[in-house]
Amino acid sequence: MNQTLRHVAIIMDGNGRWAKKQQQARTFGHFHGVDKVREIAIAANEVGLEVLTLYAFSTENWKRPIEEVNYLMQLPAVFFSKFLSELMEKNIRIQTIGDLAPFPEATKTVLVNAISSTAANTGMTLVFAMNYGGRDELVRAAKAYAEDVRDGKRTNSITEVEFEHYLMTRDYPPVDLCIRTSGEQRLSNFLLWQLAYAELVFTPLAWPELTAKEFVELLNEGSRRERRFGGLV
Ligand code: V0D
Repeated sequence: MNQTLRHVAIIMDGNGRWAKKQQQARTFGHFHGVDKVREIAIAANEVGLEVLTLYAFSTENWKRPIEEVNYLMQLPAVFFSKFLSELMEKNIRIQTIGDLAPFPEATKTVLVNAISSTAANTGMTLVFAMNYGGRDELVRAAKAYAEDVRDGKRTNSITEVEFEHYLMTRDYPPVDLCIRTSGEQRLSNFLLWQLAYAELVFTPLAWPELTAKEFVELLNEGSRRERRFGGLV
């Protein structure tokens, strides 16, 4: 069905705005967003994606009000207490990209446990970008490369393919498609290197409003564009 798509990335935007529209607190939107992560991940697994990468928390999100940040820190635990058994049944593997160091110990423990519980699963890999920023990733890659040169592990020449070994996505296939919900048409520091050749598809729906059916339609739009591009070049 979606034979061309291996790796899809999503910017899950619009939770706060969706909540405000119904006179609710922003955290109400985040709470509903968690259930949507499950629905979309299950659909992605069913259509045979190898990797789904979700932008859960950016390096900029620390600037939000402290109450909102504290609320967000609990969502991985909420997610896994509700859905870990289902992820196991569906053979889905959990991973993260980004620097987990600044997260509260309790949040880190939840993440580490979920990653290790699902490590042997061989179905789709569900990657949460956590305290992730594209520029941060590139600066870390440049530093790691500089250290390898200093330590005599590499010469002072590097190709694009070699540089990709220093990125947090080194273990995943190239990103084919990036979807952003809620109408904004920007990358917002997500996967800057990886999205260089990716298809970009936008929907006006807020993240909590997206359905599995509409998600599959967005995948079809992305793979149709990718095929057409592939045929012309
Ligand atoms: C809020 C919409 C699941 C985006 C989805 C800490 C904003 C709901 C997770 C999650 C968030 C993260 C890691 C993990 C398992 C689940 C999550 C955050 C925000 C930021 F291993 N939803 N979710 N994490 N939202």
